[in-house]
Amino acid sequence: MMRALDNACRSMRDLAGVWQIAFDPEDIGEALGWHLGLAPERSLPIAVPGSWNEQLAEAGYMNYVGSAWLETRFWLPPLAAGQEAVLRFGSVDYHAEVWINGQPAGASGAAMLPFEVPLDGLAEPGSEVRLVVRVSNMLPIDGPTQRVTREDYAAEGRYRDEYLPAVRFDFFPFGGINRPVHLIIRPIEGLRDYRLAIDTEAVGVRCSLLEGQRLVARLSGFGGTWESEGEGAEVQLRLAPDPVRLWSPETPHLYTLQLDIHAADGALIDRVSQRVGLRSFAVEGTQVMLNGAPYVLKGFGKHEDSPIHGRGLNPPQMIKDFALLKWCGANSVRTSHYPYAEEFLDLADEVGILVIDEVFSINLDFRKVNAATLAAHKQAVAELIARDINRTCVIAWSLANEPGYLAESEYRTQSPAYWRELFAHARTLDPSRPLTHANVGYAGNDDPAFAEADLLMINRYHGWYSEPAQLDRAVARLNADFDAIAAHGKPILVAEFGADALAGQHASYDQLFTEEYQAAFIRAYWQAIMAHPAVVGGHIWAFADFRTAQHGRRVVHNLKGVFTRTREPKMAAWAVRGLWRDEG
Ligand code: GCB
Repeated sequence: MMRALDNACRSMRDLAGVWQIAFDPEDIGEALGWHLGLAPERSLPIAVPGSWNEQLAEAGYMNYVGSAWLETRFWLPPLAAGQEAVLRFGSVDYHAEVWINGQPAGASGAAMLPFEVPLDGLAEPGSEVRLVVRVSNMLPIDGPTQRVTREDYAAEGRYRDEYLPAVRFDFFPFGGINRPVHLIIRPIEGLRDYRLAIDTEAVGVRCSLLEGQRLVARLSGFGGTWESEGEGAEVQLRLAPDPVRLWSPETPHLYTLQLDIHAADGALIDRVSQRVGLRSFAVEGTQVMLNGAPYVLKGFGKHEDSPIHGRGLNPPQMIKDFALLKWCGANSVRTSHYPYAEEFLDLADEVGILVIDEVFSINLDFRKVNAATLAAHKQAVAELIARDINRTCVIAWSLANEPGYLAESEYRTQSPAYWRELFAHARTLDPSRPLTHANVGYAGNDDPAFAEADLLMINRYHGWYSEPAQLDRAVARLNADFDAIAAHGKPILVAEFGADALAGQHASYDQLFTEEYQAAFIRAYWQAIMAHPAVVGGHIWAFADFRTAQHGRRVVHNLKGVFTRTREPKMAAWAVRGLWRDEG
């Protein structure tokens, strides 16, 4: 799905601001006619984008899971001939239905991904429009991340596993309109999609045109402009700058690509542009190669999470995070555990951070997996790839995090066919990028998904959840894992390793939750990672402390960040900077 753009042929207006929200725990809003407009006495102000939880904690909505209705009004300007207006939602968590002037206008697709609703026939150009969105942060039972309820914990006798709110993952289920909503005005006969193929020599462009249309593609940067044009239902062009300036985290050279669509009489119909870098990324034997040379992945798993905003887009913090990634010497991140905002990927392209782009699928429980789960998982993969396929920074697709964490025996018997189908689906959609998933120790070193993956990601916590505060034993187990997994003959990335540290907690001996132990843990793992020939790098869990659902194992936040939630460095951050910038 294409971005919102502002240029000679398109315009976009950000509908960010203070909207109204009414909570609907009984799901009676539609019967009461809330889609026609919220009653002022039932609604509260809320900032969009932003999650409701921390914004409205005092009103009692910190842990709210269910439906809520959000409303705003905007002015739809008169449209010129040949233009159309649509609303584009960056993401509404996790599900949205939209009403325009009281009429149903559309719904979201896969969670944490963008969707559009057309305004044609629902709103009069040159008038004020009432926009109402019903949001639910309740997951579907058959989604790639399955719903869990309080009752499930009880039914399974897992009382000690109960989280508030009930979740199947270790982060907070922030609800709301968490990414920008844009009013887009664009040409009806404009470009709806295009595909880039990037390598170290050229940028390939592929798209379909209407009869009589002509595509002029222009790549510019570093003092040069390269142009190519074509027409026909399926156009394929190649732009090869000479000399080439390659893109990498060390040298994030970007060109600007502009695609102009002209009518038969030469008039400009549409214009689309994006930043693009020339690079290659591939798996070769047990190595990963960036621009043809072996590369060590150094980085973090993260979350979209900040005080008050929740998962709501927070651009100043995003800028800061990229500065801190570079300060540490990181070159890569995984978008654990869901697709991140497109604004995040823009910055990753600009500053040079490689991204392993993860679909929202966490802890799949194979006792409850069925055909609908697989269909929804495939859909989520398709929507993720459609959104991000043209991205320079995206080097691999991660199709799941820690499946088989529960129900290990069902995982063993039922997941092989599931993975075969899911990975084949992703490979058809994008044959150019390696596929991966994040393995949990419970799923074993012969995780069935390893047979399908190109890059083997493993999450390991020896020295934390097991062998607590015993790094020698922990490292011995880690090395045993490496040796066993290396038998698959594919590169291994330690996609998670880390220890909680409460900033300010210290000890002169190995003690969980201290800053010293977190730093020692990271150093010990990094040494083992660098020493093993099949291990291509590590992503520390996590970049910063983040809010998670309430549980006795968590002190408000998951404290495995090397930065606090407000981005102050712990000792571990300095240790990492030493490892990644000064020592190697
Ligand atoms: C994991 C999960 C991650 C958790 C982390 C932890 O394996 O993938 O979501 O936050 O462990 O800290 O326990």
